[in-house]
Amino acid sequence: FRVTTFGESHGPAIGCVIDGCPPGIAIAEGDFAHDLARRATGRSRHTSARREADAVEILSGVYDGVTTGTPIALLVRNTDARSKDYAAITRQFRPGHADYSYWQKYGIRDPRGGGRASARETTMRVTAAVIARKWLRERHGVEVRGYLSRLGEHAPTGHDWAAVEANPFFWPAAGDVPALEAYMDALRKSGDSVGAEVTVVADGVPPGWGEPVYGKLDAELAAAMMSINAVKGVEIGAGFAAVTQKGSEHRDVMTPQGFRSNHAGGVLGGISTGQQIVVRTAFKPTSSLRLPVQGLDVDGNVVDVITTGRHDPCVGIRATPICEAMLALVLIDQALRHRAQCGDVGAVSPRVPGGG
Ligand code: EPS
Repeated sequence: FRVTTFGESHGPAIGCVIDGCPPGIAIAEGDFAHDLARRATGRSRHTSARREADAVEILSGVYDGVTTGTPIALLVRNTDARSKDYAAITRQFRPGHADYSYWQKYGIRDPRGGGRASARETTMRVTAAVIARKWLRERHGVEVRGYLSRLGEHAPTGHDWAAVEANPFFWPAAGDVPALEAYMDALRKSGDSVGAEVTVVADGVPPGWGEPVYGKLDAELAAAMMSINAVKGVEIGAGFAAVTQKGSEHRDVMTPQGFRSNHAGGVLGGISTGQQIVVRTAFKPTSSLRLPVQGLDVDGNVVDVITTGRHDPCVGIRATPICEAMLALVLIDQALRHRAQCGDVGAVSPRVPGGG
């Protein structure tokens, strides 16, 4: 299951091609709306004010309402990309932005919004993952969900899945939300941005998905999360906390009723254990700020860079559906690879029941 995306933030459209999708998955254009709305800008004052229709057109690979097994092409037209004078933008480099490294690599500057470096690109990941999530749920009972586990210095004071979809941050503790609103309002007014951490989990993944050395499940997850714009860190299970743990503490005790802990994050030796898969992803603070900063222009002159426009003060706020999407895309790929090599291998004994 391979997804590639195309398009620029201020180009005519963005899209994706999915290769290797199993046939027979029922899919209609309306199926994409829910997850796309969860990711979109313009739905709360805490994200960019750009308001895109995000209507998905199915161009190929679906016939009579089901996937045919041939490449699926999906298109979303950009409907709210404001044309502006790109002259200054194309002559300057924003500190902390990919426009410098893109320039060093290609020697060509595409001024259409953030182009490929824009969070707009993630629309198509979420779109493609709608199909993956459907197959995972129907075929294997796998559910993928996520929440915002850090917003700047704020951490949730509790954990309630029911709260997550009821606030604009995907925050799992309803009582914290007023403080987050105030924090984000002050941040936005100051012109600054902040980082965030998203946690995603998958329940119901059977043991055995993944590979021992090349294509390890955790390596694929790390690569998938790292491929999202603005990501700077990924942890599986205990992650960097494992550095200070003793082996006697880190190991997950096995009982006939289940594992007693999940420091492994559901993966041992690159292969799923049947426990919950747990992935945390760190997003950097966005670099497009109206606060001036010293930068360089294309001629090497020192310039004051000021970035105006409809930018997110914290791109991590919208990243929960994106990380869920990447988790689902890796899981369907691993499930298909497992089936190709091992078939639908039945349970081998002893099996420790899955769970958190
Ligand atoms: C983005 C800047 C803003 C956001 C955009 C991501 O857009 P513009 O290109 O108009 O400056 O609105 O996000 C989306 C449009 C989206 O759909 O996610 C950026 O610089 O990353």
